Amino acid sequence: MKIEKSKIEQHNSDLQKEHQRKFDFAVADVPDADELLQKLTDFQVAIPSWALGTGGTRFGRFGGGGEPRNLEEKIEDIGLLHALNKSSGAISLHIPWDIPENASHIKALAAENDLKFDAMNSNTFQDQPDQQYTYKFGSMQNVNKAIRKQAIEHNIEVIKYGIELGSNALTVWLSDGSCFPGQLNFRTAFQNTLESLQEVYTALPDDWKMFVEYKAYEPNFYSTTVGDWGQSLLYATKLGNKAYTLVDLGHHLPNANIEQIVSLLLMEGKLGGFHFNDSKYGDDDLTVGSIKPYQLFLIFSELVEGMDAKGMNHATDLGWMIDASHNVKDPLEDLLQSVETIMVTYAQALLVDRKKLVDAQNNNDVVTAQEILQSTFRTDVRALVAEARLRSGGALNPLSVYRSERVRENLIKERGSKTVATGL
Ligand code: PSV
Ligand code: MN
Repeated sequence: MKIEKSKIEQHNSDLQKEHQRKFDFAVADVPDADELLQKLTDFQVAIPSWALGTGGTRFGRFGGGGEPRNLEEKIEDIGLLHALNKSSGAISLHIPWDIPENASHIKALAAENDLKFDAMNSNTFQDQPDQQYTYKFGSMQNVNKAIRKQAIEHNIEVIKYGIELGSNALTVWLSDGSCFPGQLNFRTAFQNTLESLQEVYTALPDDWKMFVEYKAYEPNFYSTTVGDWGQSLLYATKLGNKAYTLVDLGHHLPNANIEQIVSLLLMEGKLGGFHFNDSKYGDDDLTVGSIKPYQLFLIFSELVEGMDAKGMNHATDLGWMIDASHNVKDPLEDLLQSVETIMVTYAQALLVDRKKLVDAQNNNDVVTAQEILQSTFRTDVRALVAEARLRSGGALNPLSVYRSERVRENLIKERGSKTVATGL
C-alpha cells in the first residue's frame, strides 16, 4: 500500500495553522534554527526487516494481520513509514530471514521507496532446515572446528548479499555462551570466537565496517561470549580498524550507565552502531523512550557531544537502527512512535548548551549542570521535529495520517489476516 502525496499535503494544510503557532514558539529559543533543522532532516534511522510483524514471547504470539509476506512487502512497509516521517530511509536485513533472491529487483524496489541498505545481520543463533551442523552449543565459540567453519561461511555469504545490495556493514550478534558453570572454558570460547571473527573480517571489503554486538544474557543464562562492551571492545580492537562495538540499549544488566559506555567508546573511536529500544527488566524490546526517556536523552546527549568532539557526521558516521519487537501494538504504529521519540530526543540533545555545561563542570557547579540537562530535556521540541518533516515532504503528524488512511485495515485486505512475517 502507498499513501498518496496529496493525502499528506491535505493533512498538512489542515494542521498548518496550529503547527505554525507551536513552531514559532519553539524556534524562538533556538540559536541556529536552520542548522538544527538540517541535522534533523539528515538523520535517518534504519528499520530492521524483522520488526514489521508482530513479535511474541516464548508463551505465544498474537498476530495483528496484514503482516508482510516477503521482502518486497517489507520494503513497501518501510517505504510507507518513510513517506510519512521522512526519517526511516534505510532497511537492515537479517539473513537468512530475508534473502534477496533477485538483488537488482530488490535494489530497484528499495530505491523506488527512497531506502538505502543499512547493516546486514547474520544469524548463527538458530538452526536452519538445510544446515549441516547445529548451533545448540554455540557457533563461533564451538569446540568443533567444522561448526565454527559453518558459522564463518554463513557470515561471508551475508557479506556477499550485502555487497550486491550496496550495504557497507555487517552486524554480528552471537548468542554463544553457556547455561551452566563448567560448560565451557571462557578463554577457549573467546579464542575460538576471535579466530572465527578474524576469518570473517578478512573477507570484509575495505570500505565496510564490522559491528560486534554484545548482550549480557539470553538465550544463554550463565555466560555470554560477547557479554558486555568490554568484551566487544576487546574483539573489535584485536580485529582491526574496520571493527567496532555495537550498543543495543536492551543488552545491559539493570541500571548500567549506558551514557558513560557510549562516551568512552566514542572517545576510543570504537563505537560503530546503535540499536534503539526500551526496557524495564531485560531485553524487552519495547518502544523507544516508552520506559526511560530521560536515560535516552542522556545517552543522546553523550552521543552528540562525543561525535562533535571527534568531528563526526551525526547522520552517517554511526549506524542507527531500531531493534524492537511489538507484541501488543500494530508494528508500524510502534515504529512511527519509536522514530518520533528518537528524533525528539536527538533534537533535545542538539539543544544542550554545551558551553554553559562545561563551565558548570569546571566550577564543580553540580546544580547548574543538572539544571542545564533537565531543562533541555523538559523543552518541548516536537514542533521543530515536525517542521523538519514538513520541509522534507513528510506528514506533520505521521501517526494520525496512518490512522485516517486506515493503513492496517487496507494491509489486511491486501495480504490477509493470518500472514506471518518471515523470521517471526
Ligand atoms: C539480539 O537480541 C538482537 O538484538 C540482535 O541484534 C539480533 O540480530 C536481533 O536482536 C534480532 O533477533
Ligand atoms: Mn540488537
